Amino acid sequence: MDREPQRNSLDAYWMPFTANRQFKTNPRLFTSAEGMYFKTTDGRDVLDGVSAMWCSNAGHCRPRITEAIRQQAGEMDYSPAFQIGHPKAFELANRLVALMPGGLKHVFYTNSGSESVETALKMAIAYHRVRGEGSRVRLIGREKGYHGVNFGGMSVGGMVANRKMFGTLVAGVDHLRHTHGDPRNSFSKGEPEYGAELADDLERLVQLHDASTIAAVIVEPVQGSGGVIVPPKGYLKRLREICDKHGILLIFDEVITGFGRLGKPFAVEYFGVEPDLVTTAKGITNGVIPMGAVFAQSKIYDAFMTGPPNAIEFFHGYTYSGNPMACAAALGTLDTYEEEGLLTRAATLAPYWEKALHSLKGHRNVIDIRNIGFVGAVELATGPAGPTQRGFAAYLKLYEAGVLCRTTGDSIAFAPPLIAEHKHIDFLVDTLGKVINSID
Ligand code: PXG
Repeated sequence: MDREPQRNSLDAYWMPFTANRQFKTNPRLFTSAEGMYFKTTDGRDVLDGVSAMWCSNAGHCRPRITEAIRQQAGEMDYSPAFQIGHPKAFELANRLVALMPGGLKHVFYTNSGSESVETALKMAIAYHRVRGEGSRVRLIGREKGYHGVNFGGMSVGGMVANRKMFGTLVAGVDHLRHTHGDPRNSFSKGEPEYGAELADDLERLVQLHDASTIAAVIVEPVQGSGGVIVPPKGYLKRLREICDKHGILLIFDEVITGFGRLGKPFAVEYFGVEPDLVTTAKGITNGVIPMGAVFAQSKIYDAFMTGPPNAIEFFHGYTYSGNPMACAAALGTLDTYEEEGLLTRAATLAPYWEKALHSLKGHRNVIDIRNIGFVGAVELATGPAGPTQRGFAAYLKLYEAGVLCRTTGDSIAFAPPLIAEHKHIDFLVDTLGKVINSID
């Protein structure tokens, strides 16, 4: 019996969120990366049009980050996360809260966006309980929302394919309608004009369930995986007002919008709406080492800091919460962002990006173009082969033509590294235009 799998067999690795059989008949492999580009096994350069997976905001193989990791690996590889600390975890927390406006002055470390979401949902429910409002246990998400793939995030999420296979999910969850699809908003530049009143869905859910049963509402300020769905003007403010009126916590999932994507460090500042909890990951380490962080308002942190001082206040955490390697990577990342002004650079790039992307209006099958900050999507009409097929065809052709994108349904999404220059935008949009016009 052959016990040794072939070293180069593709079979053993069950790839995540991938068409495994399609991939394994025609694999796409990257072997190195620098700045705005990946290199493939056959030596081609591929322009990173989506910060890999919305995370490499400073581009690839940045020396500050690489060096920070190298040093940390030799100095202290790991240290316990519970009942012991290390200086970089505290230094990083202080650096992070300095980037966040208002009262979001505490951070809890996780290892991914999914874990940040679980953490925030648990914090919300436990917060109400420690204040004596233990009946507030319901969670509200939104259609088309993506909050990772663990049970809580999947349950508040609103992407059908991510939910339907996995049973009854977490109980006591309801959803707001999504804000996409009003034809009056097609080809909006930035925030669409119509739809702020969709936030009133929350009032209806309060009428249905009673406010005393609802712990929190979680939304992405801009829905990323859902296909770059930008909130209508005034929508997020209205959601905040309704939450305040009924004592419901508001959670912003900034896993994608955090760390400069919109031209401010966080969407909190961009939209001028202050939530109670903010979930982050991805750009916190430039994607280099897995890490996430949940930002909490002081009122939430303080509510837990009661009882005997020897007692653990929050029974939650991960072996790798505040992992030294991740903290070092994050500090190197923040240095890079700060030295190069990357957390606000999207604001400078946004007008050029908007104009370039919207120049594709009128191309074959293009039914919508959306953008905000340095993120955008082009939506194609669903083709005769069914939903996602045109989108996937565009993905493969773009890859062959040297541009990496992400697709959701038939929307093609972009969020290039924040170090991009106009020439990169030109190449991306030019290539995209040709690819779109070549798809039936
Ligand atoms: N929240 C949001 C808003 C996200 O976008 C997560 C949570 C989960 O993060 P982790 O680190 O557990 O994957 C995400 C992740 C895509 C795409 O192209 C989006 C994500 C991940 C991979 C691909 O749409 N978002």
